[in-house]
Amino acid sequence: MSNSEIPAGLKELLQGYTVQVLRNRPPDLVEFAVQHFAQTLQNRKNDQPAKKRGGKAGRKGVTFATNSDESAQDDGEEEEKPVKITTGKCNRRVSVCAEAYNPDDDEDDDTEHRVVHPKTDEQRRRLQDACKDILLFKTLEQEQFSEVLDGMFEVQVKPQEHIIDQGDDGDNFYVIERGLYDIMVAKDGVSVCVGKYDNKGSFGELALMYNTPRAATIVATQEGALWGLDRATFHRLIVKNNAKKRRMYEAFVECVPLLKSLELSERMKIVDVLGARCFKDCERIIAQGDSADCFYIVESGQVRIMIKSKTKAGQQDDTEVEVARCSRGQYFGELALVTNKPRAASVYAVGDTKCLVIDIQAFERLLGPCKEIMKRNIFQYEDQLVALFGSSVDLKH
Ligand code: 1OR
Ligand code: 1OR
Repeated sequence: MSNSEIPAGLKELLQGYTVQVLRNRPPDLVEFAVQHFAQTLQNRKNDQPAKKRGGKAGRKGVTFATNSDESAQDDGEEEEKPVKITTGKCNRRVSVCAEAYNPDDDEDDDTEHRVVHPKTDEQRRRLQDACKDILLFKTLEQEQFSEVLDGMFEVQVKPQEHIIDQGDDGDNFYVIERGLYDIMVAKDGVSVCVGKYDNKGSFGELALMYNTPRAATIVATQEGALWGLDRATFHRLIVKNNAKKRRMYEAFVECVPLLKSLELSERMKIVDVLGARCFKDCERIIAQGDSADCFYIVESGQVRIMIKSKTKAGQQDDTEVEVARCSRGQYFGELALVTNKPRAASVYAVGDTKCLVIDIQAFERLLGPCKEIMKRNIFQYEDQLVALFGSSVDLKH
């Protein structure tokens, strides 16, 4: 049979069904197929990629056995209507949770299924501000980035609201505009707070990238505002871009000494979440004394590490002394993350410099195995400090 005889969409339909079988392990494959394809048909009728966002129930991912009344869950809350731009191609998406993680297989056309949530100028300005430091968006082309902004919708949250529950299917990715959010992970049946988001950052990418259940619960501890991006749009723009990122950075991260001890799959997960940032000559990348939220690896160019010393009387001296340089493959900005202290030095670009950036949560999650290496290296800083300033300042305490 030649390729042209395979009906369009057949592969995706069967793939979607297979993914669901592997996830749900149903006892009766035929019965499950009937339910699955009935659901697929229903989804196509309801086809509305951005889901209900008013209450928590609406935010839950599509769970196969219970989602047949997904569109009927509308509790009548006011909701902006997304504008959907399609190119007239047939609809190839089978169901929200049927997308296996295989970006190279993804033949989606960039304009297919484009979702636009109309925004006022004021909303767009706030959205742009919230997104300006989101690492996952940092390697997107301008055109893809504007599509992401178009596809985002505003979500108001109340204190104690669960934005995401661990174990659920993934529906949306979220960017924080404001508010405090606890990251809770169940350990031995007890929910433990493992981190926080404080008025910035993003979460909810993992379940969408790897088609896994939500890895943590995210709870708002005060009133706040988020921007959501639905799963289909996230897949089409971010996951697809990740395939390109992997190709771009695979060889480089293999040569980064710090990451050598990791498995290839662990290194690739780092690539998936890292962002790239360019700095001009003399631009400050880190300011001594600031609180820390990310970690850097130099991709090209060089950085200068500068320290404000203390005088003999213990006063802070404002003149900065160069203590080290980092170039391609070397890292900096780990100290504050490992010690939970403010930045111990300022860092400036020397010439045009490009760095890969990893946020604090991804650092915690992915660089755990490298922490021992970093801790060992911190002792070198202390030795240097003593040699330079003749005082034994403990960088860790
Ligand atoms: P998600 O789609 O799995 C929960 O939904 C989100 O919480 C997750 O994507 C991440 O965006 C975010 N481990 C797992 N997920 C985390 C973590 C985390 N932190 C934030 N998220 N750890 C905490 C690191 C500070 C590791 C805990 C053992
Ligand atoms: P950070 O998160 O504190 C500044 O932000 C970064 O500069 C720091 O992590 C290190 O990654 C990097 N002392 C302190 N920080 C240093 C040093 C350093 N070198 C690099 N950084 N010393 C130089 C040791 C060769 C000791 C200074 C006296």
